[in-house]
Parts: sequence; structure tokens; C-alpha cells
Amino acid sequence: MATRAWISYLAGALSLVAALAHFWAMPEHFEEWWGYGMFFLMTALAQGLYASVLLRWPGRTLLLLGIVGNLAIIALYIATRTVGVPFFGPHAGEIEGIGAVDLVATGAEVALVIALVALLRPVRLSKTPALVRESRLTEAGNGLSRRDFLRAAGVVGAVGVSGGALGLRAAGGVGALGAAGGALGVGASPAAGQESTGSGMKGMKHGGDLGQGGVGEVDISRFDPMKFLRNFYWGEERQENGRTVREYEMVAEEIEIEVAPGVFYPAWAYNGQVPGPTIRAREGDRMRVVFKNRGTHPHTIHFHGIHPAKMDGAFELVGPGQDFVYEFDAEPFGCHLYHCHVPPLRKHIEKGLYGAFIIDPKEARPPADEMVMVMNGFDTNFDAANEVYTVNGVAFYYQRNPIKLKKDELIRVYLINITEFDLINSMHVHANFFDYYPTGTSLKPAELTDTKMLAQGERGIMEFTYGRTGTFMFHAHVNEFAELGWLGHFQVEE
Ligand SMILES: [Cu+2]
Repeated sequence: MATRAWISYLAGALSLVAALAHFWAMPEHFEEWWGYGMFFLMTALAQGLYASVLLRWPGRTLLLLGIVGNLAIIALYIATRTVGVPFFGPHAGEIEGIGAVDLVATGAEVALVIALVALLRPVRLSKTPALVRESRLTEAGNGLSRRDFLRAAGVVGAVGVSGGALGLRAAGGVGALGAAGGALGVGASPAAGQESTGSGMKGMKHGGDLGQGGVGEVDISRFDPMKFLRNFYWGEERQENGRTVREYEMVAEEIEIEVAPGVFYPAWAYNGQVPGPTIRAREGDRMRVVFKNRGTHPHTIHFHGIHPAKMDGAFELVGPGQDFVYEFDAEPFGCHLYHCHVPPLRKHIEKGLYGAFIIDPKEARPPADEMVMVMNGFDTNFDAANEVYTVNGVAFYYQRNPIKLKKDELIRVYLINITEFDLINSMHVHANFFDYYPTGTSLKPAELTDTKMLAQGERGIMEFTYGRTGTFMFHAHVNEFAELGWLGHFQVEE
């Protein structure tokens, strides 16, 4: 990111300015006492060294170190000019005068701290080593339980998105350093603070006691859950020998995704999104799926459906940089799914390689406002358990941004459970009942209910209508999942 690089160079330059100022003032301090001289020498060396290290390895630990270190120097400077030189040397207790050189050094240090805080704000959707390290940090944070994780994100997120990320670090074991940085991040990023306070209040209004994780907002510039909801990938349609052929392109890659405000996850994704695009076809269409593996591990696409053995995506592993074309007929009609089928399977699925696969019956279903809900979880601290649960990839997204429905309009939800680690997930809608079509393979509903429990890989179609306007909740009736992100709102309007 160009802005980040620019801020990094500025920070390096500021650290050098401060170093030179301390170097400049060093001889006169050696004349006073060797201890003062050594302090100036060490400070100058540290600031000079910091400039070059920062440009090479701009990790978050280094940023926090710079912030805390420079704040300490600034504090010491203020002390020597107000209450006197602390404790040491022949001039202990004396108040020093203010000069041009020390003002330059302090000014540079203040600006440096501001630049470092700006650099601490999370980078979105990039593969910077710093962020991967951040994710691993939470893994190392043995004091942090899966439940505490999102709660910490939510609570700290209430005072600022960047503060949230820093607060998590503090909880993850960085200790005093992280805590100091956390406090700073809150103060020094007013824009993020305001933004999250605004939507935080919105979250509170809708969420009540469940609102603790529902504050702040994620970056939706690359993946927008609201667009994903009603977005169907029909492929490129053409006629070949009198039949409809649909060609799809699917690319596996490694990306950083934001699964809750300030909570980033190193994902493996189809077409740069988790869940992958909702692939759709009509019963009997010929499907041609061009799969390109641009990740660093072998992957496949295993479609649920009926097809030849060689098109199953279970045995022919597609290596990094390789391509593979899956070709089969779309059958049977229903609400299906696709996912990577490379062992260890739960790893390849949990990392994000999955999506919805819908086959329409030849005679289409009745017109409806159609949407896809993929229930999933994210193991953000790599302990083989989920810390965050969502529909469509972002915790509490549809709580903060309710799904708008029209009163009396038929709603059709393609519901899929691809949650790993937990054996079941569920869907409950408030103040309503829905017709349920298991796996969507029949045009007759099997059940009228308001809560449906789904095992791993299970899916179905829900149809319902709201006869009243207002805000209605929907969420996992596995209440732990709801509290950790799997909760949303319908906003029914005239
Ligand atoms: Cu895979």
C-alpha cells in the first residue's frame, strides 16, 4: 500500500532526525557527567538503528517498541524541563532550560509516535508478514479463550477499531507494551473511534446484550456480505450442440480476510472471497468449471452432485500453479455445496475453500426474493475450535446492516452448513415459520418450522413471508454461536 510505504519512510526519517539531535547534544552532556553522555549516545544509536530496522522489518512488535520507547524519551524530556533531572548524576533534581536542538528532537519524536500509531492500523486483505505474525500471536496467547476473543474485539472495538486490534495483542500476551499501545491507538485515531462509536450505538440499539461483538465495521471494499447475499454466479452461458453450457472460472488463492471488526484471518479462498461465489445452473446444463490453483498448497473443487469419478475433486489434486477443468451435467436440482477435498480436509475447508452450489429445477421455482446463507466458523487462534461464527463470512454483519425484505413478498433462503469442528449448526427465524425443503431436491416442503438444525455439509431451502413490517432477528439457535457472531436482522418494509 503506497500510503503505508510513505508513512514508513517518514517514520524512518523522523527517527534519524531525533538520533542526529541526540548525537549533536552528546558531547556537552559527556562534559557534565559520563552517565548523561552515555545516555545520549545510546539514545542516538537506538533511534538511528530503529530507522533502518523499521524499513526492513516493519512488524507490529517493532512499531509498539518504537511508540513506547519514544514516549519514554518524550516523558523524560518533559520531566527534565519541569520537575528536574530524575535521580542520577551530579545534576539530579535540576531543571534544564529549553533549547532549539532538544525541541527539534522532541518534535521529531512526537511526529514519529503519530506515524507509528498510523502504521499499527491493520492492513486489509494483504499478505504482509506482520499480519500473519499478528494472527499467530493470538495463537500464542494461551490466556485467551475462544469466547473471550470476540468479546475482547467487541469491547475494545467500541473505543476504536485500531484500538481493538491493539487490545487483542495486549490480551495475547504482549503485556505492558500492548496495553500502552492500545491506550495510545484509541487516543491517536479519532476517525476510527468515531466511526466505531457510531455503528457501535447502532449495534447496541438492535443487539441489546448480544451487541458486545457487534460494534465497529469491517472493510467491505473487497467482499461485501450484502452483495454476496443475492449474488449468483451463472457462469458464461453458450450453446454447444443444442445444449446450454456454462463456463465458470474459479481461482484458489491465499488472502487475509476480516471476519469481525478488527479480527483478521489468513484464509484460503475461491475467487478472493469466503464463502466462495454461489455457483448456479439449471438442471441438465453442462457445467465447465476452470479451476486455477494460485495458492501454495494443492487444492481441488469437490462438487456435491452427480458426476463421473474423475470429476469428483477427491483424487486428482491440483498443485500450486496448476489448472484443472471439471466438466459434468448439473444434477440433481437442489441446494448443494462445493469445497476443497484435499487432506487434511477439515483444514482445507475451515480455511475458507467452500461455497454454495445451486441447481434450479427445469421448471423454475416460484418467483421470490432469493438469498444465500452459508453458515461457517473461523478458528482464529488455530486451536481446532471456532472463535467466530457467521453467516456469509462476517460476524454480526446483518445485525449491523439488516437485510431489507418487502412485506408479503416470498423469501427464499438457500441455507448451507459448512461449519467445521462443531457437529451441528442451526437457523432460527423470529416471529415467523418457514417451509423447509431438505437439500432442496423436492418441490414440496417437508416441514413447517421456525428452527432447523443442520449437520456438517447439510443444507436446504427455506421459504417464508413476513406479513408485518419491523425488525426481526434470525440466528443460530446454538446460542453460543449466536453470541460469537451468527446473528442477523431482517428489516421488513412496506
Ligand atoms: Cu484445499
